[in-house]
Amino acid sequence: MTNCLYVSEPSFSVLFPRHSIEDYVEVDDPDLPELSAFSICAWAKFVKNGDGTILSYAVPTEDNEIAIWCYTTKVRFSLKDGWTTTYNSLLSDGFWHSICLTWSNVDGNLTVYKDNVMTDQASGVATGKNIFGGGRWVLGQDQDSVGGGFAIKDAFQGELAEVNVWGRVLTKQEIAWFSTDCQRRMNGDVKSWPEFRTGLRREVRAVDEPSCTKCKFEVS
Ligand SMILES: [Ca+2]
Repeated sequence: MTNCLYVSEPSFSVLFPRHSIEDYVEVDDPDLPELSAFSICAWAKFVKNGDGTILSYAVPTEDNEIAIWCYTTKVRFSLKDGWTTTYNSLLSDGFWHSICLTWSNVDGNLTVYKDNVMTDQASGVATGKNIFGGGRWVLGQDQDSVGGGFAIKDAFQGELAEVNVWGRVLTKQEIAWFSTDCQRRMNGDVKSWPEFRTGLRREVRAVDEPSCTKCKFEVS
């Protein structure tokens, strides 16, 4: 199987060139309402055997409101700091991978997809609770306070692209579109990838990708 990041119109990836707590992407979201469901999808290319945080969403009362970390042989998720899991699903092999996380408070179903394959599922995760609004999104670092408290062990090195957040659970078909379909560009309604471009810090830089109708990043 070929894993690709398909780009159907001009887009960009974001390069984290070194392992440093000074490099990250941050976007404040003061108007974000509470969320009773969400989906987060991203493309990530870790340096080989690298660790780090893909995404961290923090509010004043909870720094791990949403967090996605990757370590060499496991991935961890936090939702309202009340639930984390690990599983053996290698992301840090130096190649591009898509990862999607969906959650709803109705039954607390949380589902994880890697490269369009469901790799983990749990129920009863923060059932009946909402994700607090008005927080801050950070890519590449784990917030231990809003916009700060970064630790080198959680710093990301590599490239990220197409990080999007939706206020609902994506269907399996939409996950497949995000992960494999060249012709469908999917922007999140809560946070879309172009919005993150405004928040590049220090050595993080955007790498423009031209319009294309083929696989941009062939990995295997
Ligand atoms: Ca944290």
